[in-house]
Amino acid sequence: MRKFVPLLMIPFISACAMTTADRSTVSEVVTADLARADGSWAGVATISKRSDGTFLSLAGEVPTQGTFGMHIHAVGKCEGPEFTSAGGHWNPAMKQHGRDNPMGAHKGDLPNIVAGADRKFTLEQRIDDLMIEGADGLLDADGAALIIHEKADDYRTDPTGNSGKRIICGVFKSGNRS
Ligand SMILES: [Cu+2]
Repeated sequence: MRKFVPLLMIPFISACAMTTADRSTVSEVVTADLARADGSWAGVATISKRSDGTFLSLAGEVPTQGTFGMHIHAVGKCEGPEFTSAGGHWNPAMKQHGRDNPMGAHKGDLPNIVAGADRKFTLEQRIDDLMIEGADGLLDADGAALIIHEKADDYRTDPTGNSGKRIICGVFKSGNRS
């Protein structure tokens, strides 16, 4: 009986072991619980520094079917209903917005998320050269937040990508989600 380890337990056991014993696989994890302005659940974002790169993984639910802009914003504060407390896009290198902008992009620029009729979304995105600690890191003195907007990001218009209002917000915190 004991030789059967439930499959779901394996990544969990590995992640725990690696943070203390073997830093070559998962060295650091940051998570954000995402919520809408009314406080209702909207998903989870996780950033993992691994030996094969840094990855953002996301899963959640948006209010309607569609395409939605998403960024890391500069301040780890989510005060509804407008979420302006999260500041502008995270931009330690002082660039302009958008991967299609010759003067871009912001460090916090991310791909749009797409949700079908069930309103659910998932995303796995490699985001290399992202520092977590330090003055130019994600978790600097004022932290950082993940924001999802009401419209698609056009990947070009400075400074917002013309993605409209902020509808979902989550503060990044060090460590695995409890
Ligand atoms: Cu944004």
